[in-house]
Amino acid sequence: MQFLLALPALLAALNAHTALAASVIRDYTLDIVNGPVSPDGFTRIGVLANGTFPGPVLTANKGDTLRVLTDGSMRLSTTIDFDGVFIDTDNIYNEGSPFVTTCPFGPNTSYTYELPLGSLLLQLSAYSQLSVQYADGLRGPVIIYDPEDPQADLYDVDDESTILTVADWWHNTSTSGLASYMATQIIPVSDSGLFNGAGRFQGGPLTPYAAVSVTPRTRYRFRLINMSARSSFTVSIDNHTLTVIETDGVATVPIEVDVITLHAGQRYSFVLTANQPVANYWINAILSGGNPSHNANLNATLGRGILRYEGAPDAEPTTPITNGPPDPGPGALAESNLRAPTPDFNLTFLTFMAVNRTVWEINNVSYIPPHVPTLVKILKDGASTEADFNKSENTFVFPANKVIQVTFPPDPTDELHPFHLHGNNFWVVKSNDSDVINTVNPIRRDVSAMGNGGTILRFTTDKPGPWFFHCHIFYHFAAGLGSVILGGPDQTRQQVHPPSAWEGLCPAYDALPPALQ
Ligand SMILES: *[C@@H]1O[C@H](CO)[C@@H](O)[C@H](O)[C@H]1NC(C)=O
Ligand SMILES: *[C@@H]1O[C@H](CO)[C@@H](O)[C@H](O)[C@H]1NC(C)=O
Ligand SMILES: *[C@@H]1O[C@H](CO)[C@@H](O)[C@H](O)[C@H]1NC(C)=O
Ligand SMILES: *[C@@H]1O[C@H](CO)[C@@H](O)[C@H](O)[C@H]1NC(C)=O
Ligand SMILES: *[C@@H]1O[C@H](CO)[C@@H](O)[C@H](O)[C@H]1NC(C)=O
Ligand SMILES: *[C@@H]1O[C@H](CO)[C@@H](O)[C@H](O)[C@H]1NC(C)=O
Ligand SMILES: *[C@@H]1O[C@H](CO)[C@@H](O)[C@H](O)[C@H]1NC(C)=O
Ligand SMILES: *[C@@H]1O[C@H](CO)[C@@H](O)[C@H](O)[C@H]1NC(C)=O
Ligand SMILES: *[C@@H]1O[C@H](CO)[C@@H](O)[C@H](O)[C@H]1NC(C)=O
Ligand SMILES: *[C@@H]1O[C@H](CO)[C@@H](O)[C@H](O)[C@H]1NC(C)=O
Ligand SMILES: CC(=O)N[C@H]1CO[C@H](CO)[C@@H](O)[C@@H]1O
Repeated sequence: MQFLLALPALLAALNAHTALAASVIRDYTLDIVNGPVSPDGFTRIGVLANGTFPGPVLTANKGDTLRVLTDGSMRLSTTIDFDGVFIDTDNIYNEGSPFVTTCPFGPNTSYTYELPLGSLLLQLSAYSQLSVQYADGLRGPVIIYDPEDPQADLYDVDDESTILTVADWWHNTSTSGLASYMATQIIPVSDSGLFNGAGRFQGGPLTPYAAVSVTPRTRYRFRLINMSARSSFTVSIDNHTLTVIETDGVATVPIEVDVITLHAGQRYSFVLTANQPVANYWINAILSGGNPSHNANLNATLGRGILRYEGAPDAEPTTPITNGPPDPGPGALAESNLRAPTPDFNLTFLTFMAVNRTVWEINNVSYIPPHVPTLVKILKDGASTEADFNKSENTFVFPANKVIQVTFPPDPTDELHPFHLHGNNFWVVKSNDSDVINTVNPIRRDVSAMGNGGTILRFTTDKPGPWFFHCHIFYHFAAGLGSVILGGPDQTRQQVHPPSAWEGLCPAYDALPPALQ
């Protein structure tokens, strides 16, 4: 039996403000019992957590580990499915989908679910929004890495050394700048532009430029952040191509350019391959913002840094100083050329009843839970292809890190099916109630109504493992309207290492008399 624990309060607690707090383990005990319950005034016996309905509220912060000891004195076997909580592949064995990721545990036995609550999707931002204090230097990058980065195979290095910042800089205080702006309506032009916190102004001292070190034949993911208070920066690296893979925290189809202009608040990640002769190369970070004639200190050409290959002298490049390729120009990044990733695989799900209203099928197959859970087959039997599963398991296998599109075509004879994908959010590219196909900013959720108007969903297999994908109407689901999406079987085996307590669940379940199963 499956017990769905509703955790809306838990999800509500997962917001950006609490996310940076230290990660802790949150321990809870739930006694799962059979007991009377009367949510609508009619008393019946329910399977209850701690005897109440709804069960006790569990709270935690993103990044924490939620550890739940479940103790069963109910009559039948159960599992707990932490519906709506995002579980990473490493802990998929604790996801609790019966016969997909685990066997149920029997009466009078206990099991502890340990669920790290994932990482922030937010990639980076900057601190201090307090008036123009920002311009006085109270600014810095905040970077949160995605350990499951679907683009991880595109680069070798992504660490503190690959964070690049550009910023405009004023010699006067921001309060005098603001007073000047109020009086003249002209934003003060900055005195200099900084690259990684270093720069020069016209007639000033020869401050050393910031150098970024690279090892030959290595691929770097550089995270370029505009920390300026008003200016745009046009950034290029002599003799190198920049492959843009992300903008403002969202993956893009990789695009090769020579020059990137960052405007207000923009961030880009680009991959640079250190494939040139060992030398020093200019990084051009050319500031523009306001009329340069308003500030004689500003010489935008002085905004620069150095890309230094391992083995090159600790010196400035010997090549001429330029502003780099022009933007606009043939090698410039144009926002209109950026593309969201498109599907690698397209599936069509035809749902219909077979014979009568008690057998539902997807593509002619009615899901029947296997005796041996999907995850056990993957981990123990090396199951890797659709042929390794019984047809009635309706298991669809994909490589890791691919975009999957599932189309439910319009079908006037069908009825509503709220389909739910475990462990992942999908994009609703087309909702049942609209003909519009939105691949630009579709909503993300994990249950959407597949109605008779037709629905199109997209998701990525960036979390390897078998994830249940089924109609959430219990009766339809029990009548076979279910499937399993298995992404990256090899990666699943690499990442998932369940404890012996989990391994004991299936033998213990199998040993139960049928009446207790
Ligand atoms: C559930 O009940 C057990 C036993 O009474 C108690 O130890 C535990 O704290 C309760 N759990 C919650 C979440 O309230
Ligand atoms: C579970 O334990 C209780 C109390 O010890 C006992 O009364 C009950 O029969 C047990 N249930 C099963 C299915 O073993
Ligand atoms: C700096 O502020 C002083 C006093 O407000 C002003 O006279 C001067 O022109 C300012 N300098 C620049 C470069 O804006
Ligand atoms: C970069 O390429 C140009 C020719 O396109 C060459 O003249 C220059 O020496 C190269 N720079 C370095 C540092 O090798
Ligand atoms: C700006 O700096 C560059 C590099 O040092 C120099 O070549 C150029 O002459 C400077 N511009 C002015 C107006 O002095
Ligand atoms: C899947 O369909 C989308 C359009 O909906 C298309 O852009 C994409 O190329 C298709 N992918 C494959 C692998 O056929
Ligand atoms: C519906 O069809 C299935 C498959 O043919 C059959 O096993 C079942 O008994 C039927 N149910 C009813 C209520 O007719
Ligand atoms: C389902 O079965 C029907 C009838 O045998 C067949 O025409 C159809 O192609 C099958 N559909 C799929 C997706 O296998
Ligand atoms: C496949 O599923 C069918 C239907 O449930 C069942 O009869 C059969 O025993 C299964 N075969 C295997 C190898 O599990
Ligand atoms: C689904 O879309 C169809 C066609 O637009 C509409 O008739 C139906 O009411 C919709 N159902 C739901 C549940 O939105
Ligand atoms: C992330 C960041 O610091 N973005 C800044 C980039 O520059 C604009 C002004 O040009 C600021 O408004 C952004 O906050």
